Amino acid sequence: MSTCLGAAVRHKMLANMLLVRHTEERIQELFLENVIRGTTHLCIGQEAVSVAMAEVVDAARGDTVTCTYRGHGHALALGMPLDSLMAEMMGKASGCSKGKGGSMHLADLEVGLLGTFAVVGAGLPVTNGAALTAQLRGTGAISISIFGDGTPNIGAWHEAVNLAAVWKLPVVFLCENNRYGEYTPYDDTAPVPNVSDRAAAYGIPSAIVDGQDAEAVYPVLLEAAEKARAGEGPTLVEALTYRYRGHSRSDPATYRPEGELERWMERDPIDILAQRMQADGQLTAAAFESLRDQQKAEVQRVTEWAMNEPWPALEETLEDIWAPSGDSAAQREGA
Ligand SMILES: Cc1ncc(C[n+]2csc(CCOP(=O)(O)OP(=O)(O)O)c2C)c(N)n1
Ligand SMILES: [Mg+2]
Repeated sequence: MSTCLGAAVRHKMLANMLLVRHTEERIQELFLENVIRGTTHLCIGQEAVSVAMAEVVDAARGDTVTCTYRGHGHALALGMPLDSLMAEMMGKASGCSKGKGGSMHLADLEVGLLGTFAVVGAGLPVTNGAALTAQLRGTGAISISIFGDGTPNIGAWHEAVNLAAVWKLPVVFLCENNRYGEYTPYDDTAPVPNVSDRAAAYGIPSAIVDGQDAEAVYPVLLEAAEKARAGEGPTLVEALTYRYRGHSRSDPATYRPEGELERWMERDPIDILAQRMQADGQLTAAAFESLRDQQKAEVQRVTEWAMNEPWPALEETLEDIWAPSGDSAAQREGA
C-alpha cells in the first residue's frame, strides 16, 4: 500500500530505520563484548512500526508514548538522541536515566517518551493516566501504548483497555504482533486468531496492518490518533511484524520453524521503503548506500564516545529513588 507521504517524510523514516537497525546490531556486539551488561531485547525487523508511530506523535503538543523493554527503536524514532541512549545502555552517567536504568528503562520527556517498561503490561495504565490528564486539561494530546502480542494475556491490559473505552480516553493501543511471546508462538497462548479480535469485548474499533511497511502503518495510526484527539476514544491497532533475533540477547530462537525467518526477511521494512523510493525516483542506489554508511558511522562515533564517558558516582545510587517520607515511615513504625 502506498500513500501520499512526501519525499522528506519518507527520507526521514528510511534514515531512522537505518539508524535503529545499525544501533541494534552494534548493541548486540557490545553485549557480546561485555561492554553492555544485563539484558537487551532487539527490535531488528520491526523498525517500520517505530518510525510510523513517531510520525503521528506531536511531543510539543503533549503527546506521550509508553512501550516495552523492546523499546530502543521507539526511543530513537521519537527523537531520543543516540548518545543519550547509547550511554544509558552502557550504564554511563550521561545516559537518559543517568546510567541507572539500562536497556529496559529509557525515558525522555522532551520527545514524549514516558518510559519503556520491563514488566509486561505495565505501560498501559501509565498511558491511561497521561491520556486522562490530557482529557481533563483539554490539551488535545494523545497517548500511545505499544506492547507485544503476548501482553493481552495479562490482566493489566484488560483493565486498561476497558477503562480507556469507558472513559473515551485519547489513547492508541498499538500492538506489535511479532508472533512470539518470549519462546512461545502466539497461537499457543491466545484463544482468538488476532490480537485485534479482543477489541470487540471493549466496544472499541480495531485494525490490522502490515507492520513491515511504514507507509501502511502510518495512515492507520494517524486515523486512530485523530479519532482520539476528537474525543472518540481509543483504537486498537495490530501491526503484523517479526523480530529477526531471539527474544533477548542470548536466545538463538531455535524454536522457530525452518524458513520462517527467511520468509520475513524477504519483506524487510528498510528494503520495502527504499525500493519504493527508488521506483518513485526519490532515491538512487548510491544515495541509499551512502545513507547506510552515514548511519553506521554515526553509531560507531557515538559508541566510542559513550565508552569513554564516566560511570555514575557511587552516591548517586541513592538518588532518584522513591522512599517513604520521614513522617510516613515514623507513622508506620508507630502503627
Ligand atoms: C508481568 C510479567 N510477566 C512475565 C514477564 C516475562 N516476560 C518478559 S517478555 C515476555 C513476553 C512478552 O511477549 P510480547 O508481549 O509478545 O512482547 P515481545 O517480547 O514479543 O515484544 C514475558 C512473558 C514479565 N516481564 N512481566
Ligand atoms: Mg511478541
